[in-house]
Amino acid sequence: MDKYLSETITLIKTNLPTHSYLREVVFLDKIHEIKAYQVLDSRGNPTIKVVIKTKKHIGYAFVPSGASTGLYEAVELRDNKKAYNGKGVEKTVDIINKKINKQLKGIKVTEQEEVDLELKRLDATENKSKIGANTILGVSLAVSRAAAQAKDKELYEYLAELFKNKKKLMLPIPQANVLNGGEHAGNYLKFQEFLLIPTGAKSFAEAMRMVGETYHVLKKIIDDKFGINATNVGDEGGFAPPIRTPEEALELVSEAITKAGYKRKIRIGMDVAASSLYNENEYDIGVSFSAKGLTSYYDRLFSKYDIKSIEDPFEQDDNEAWQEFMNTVAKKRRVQVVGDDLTVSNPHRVRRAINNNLCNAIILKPNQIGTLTETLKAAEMAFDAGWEVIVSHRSGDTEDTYISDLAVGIGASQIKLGAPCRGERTSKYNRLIEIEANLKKKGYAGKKVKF
Ligand code: 2PG
Ligand code: MG
Repeated sequence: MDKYLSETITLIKTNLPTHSYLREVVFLDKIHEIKAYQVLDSRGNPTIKVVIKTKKHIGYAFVPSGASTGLYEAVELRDNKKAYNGKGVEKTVDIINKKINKQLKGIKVTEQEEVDLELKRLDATENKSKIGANTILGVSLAVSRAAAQAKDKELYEYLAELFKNKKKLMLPIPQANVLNGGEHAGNYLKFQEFLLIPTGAKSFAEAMRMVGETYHVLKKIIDDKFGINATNVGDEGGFAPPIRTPEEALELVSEAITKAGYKRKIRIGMDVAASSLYNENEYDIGVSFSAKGLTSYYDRLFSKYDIKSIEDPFEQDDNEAWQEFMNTVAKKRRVQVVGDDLTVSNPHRVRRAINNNLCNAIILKPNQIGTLTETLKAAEMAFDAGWEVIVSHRSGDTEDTYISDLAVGIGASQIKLGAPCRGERTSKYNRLIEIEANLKKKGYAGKKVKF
């Protein structure tokens, strides 16, 4: 018998490679080394970059960080020492370079669930507070990038396979945050985000153009009204003019859409981020509202402006308010009601929201839950309930474009990316442009969404 054939048979039988060439082949898609680095995010705070190598492939991932974080999010591990005002992540780096590197060595990069289970086992807390959701997520995402390489696939193709997404791949509608308030900007505007949603585009490239043009018209309007100082941007690249009320913000955005020539082709979204406005049954939006009062206020805004999507309109545990809103105003006005702090990309929280009819769409942020497997599970549940999924960046983000591939891979109808300004935001727009250009059969989700 041929020497190599006989060695192959021995290898298959015993699973012990005997020949160095075969040993190489067998180990090619197994984790060989995991290394983490302390780097910076877009707010100048430390975060991690993780690099995972097999003998042949390299996967990497950066971890983003939120400012208006939900109560039920998995938590980050920070050093709480002098460096970087306590925000250092050297502990995280150390855990990855020592413990996780040792523990995961030899596992195949294509075994995403096994990797994620192992990471969860190492942490063994409900909210991933022991070794940190940031620690876990960096490894979890980097593994999937290495796996895509091992399978010789684009990341979005590999994620589609992992998610068992058999549909034609399509590009999501961007939600572009062009006016920043709340915890993302140094102004007095209480609502956190005012978003452009270009449903009327025919392609992602056209959507990006519509957003880009409207953004510049908005800049000019703000400059004319408030002067050049007011055109400085907030954390997500949107403007943060000295306005106080949602009406003022909605007037500015509506005027920009009209002047840019995109009336009804760009709809408006708002992220109220109401958990940060809530205190003892009251919502402070400049004036104080009860949940009922806030519901009627939203109704008035919906009647006056072309708002089609509202995120976190109420606090994360104010079930009654969410339910009442869904059954009355949201139904009447046919708006998309989005859970973010409410659902925190956590399958248990998403299940709870579905069972109680609290919303009809979710924000999907991998770092809210910490592993890719759980992120995909949350998305699957939302899709099964007939909900929309909006993949999202964080206010503190990096040049990593992972979420662009994630949105395409799972077939999300929307992606929230900030303004078309600042590198950590444009990198994600630009990756989507590239994906669209390279897809043989292109599709854009504009026609698919219900509003
Ligand atoms: C949100 C996000 C992203 P943060 O509330 O949706 O825009 O903000 O990352 O600060 O939680
Ligand atoms: Mg939000």
